[in-house]
Amino acid sequence: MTGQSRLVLSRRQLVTGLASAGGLLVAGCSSRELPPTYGNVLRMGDLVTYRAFRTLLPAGALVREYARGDITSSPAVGTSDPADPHQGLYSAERGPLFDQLRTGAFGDWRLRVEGRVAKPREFSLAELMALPSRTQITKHTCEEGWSAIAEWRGVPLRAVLEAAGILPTARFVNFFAFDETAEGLDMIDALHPQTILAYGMNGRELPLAHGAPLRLRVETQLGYKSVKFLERIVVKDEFDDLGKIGSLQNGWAWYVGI
Ligand SMILES: Nc1nc2c(c(=O)[nH]1)N[C@H]1C(S)=C(S)[C@@H](COP(=O)(O)O)O[C@H]1N2
Ligand SMILES: [Mo]
Repeated sequence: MTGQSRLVLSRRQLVTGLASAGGLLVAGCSSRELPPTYGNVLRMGDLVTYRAFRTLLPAGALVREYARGDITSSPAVGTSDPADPHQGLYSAERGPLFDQLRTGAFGDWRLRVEGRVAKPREFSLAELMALPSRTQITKHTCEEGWSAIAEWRGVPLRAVLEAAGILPTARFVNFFAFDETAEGLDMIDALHPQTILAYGMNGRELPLAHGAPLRLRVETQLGYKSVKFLERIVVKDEFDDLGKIGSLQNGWAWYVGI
């Protein structure tokens, strides 16, 4: 038995224990269905939330879309310029690189897609724009308690992942930005029809403060999963908490379904 499957088994025992203690019914999970392990019993509440969403909602259920007249103003929250060393999540390594790329109007910017894909590759903005696009007017809900409605235009993440060839064992997709931000999704949210890589907002080019040249939009989860200033996407077989720059080690839940 590998270390990993041992971990899965003990986690399953924990879930079963927690479920019966709380009078909850958590149906028997196959190991493929199991949600990510946090290695921390205090996070078991997240696991129950994850399980409930995954049990109750059909995988492709769409979130509400709005009309143009519903669009509100959108504050820019968190990093608004990855090249600004005074911002909290500034990366000394990638900030200067972002500055250079922006000076060149992102002509040299590339999105790297790697990990558990058949053809690891890079995409220019023009290549992403040549793929099928989706436009959606959706509500962004931030964990800090505000929300905003905006129109987003971009390429479905699914199309990009399929262009790189998702290997059959892949279960998670991780996103890295030009600041000290990283987030991950499971395949259900990654392949969701409204999960897009957006290059346009409210009928214009994506503004810098909202994540230019490309940001993730995950309409099925809270705002912090929608990573701005994308640099790299890594497909994985296993859950990865993304260490110091991931949400978990910073005290936030990994799964924040809405
Ligand atoms: N790279 C990066 N992505 C990020 C953030 C950030 O600081 N850096 N903040 C997150 C949070 S908490 C929210 S609410 C949204 C805000 O998006 P907006 O600035 O377009 O409104 O971006 C998310 N994505
Ligand atoms: Mo947020």
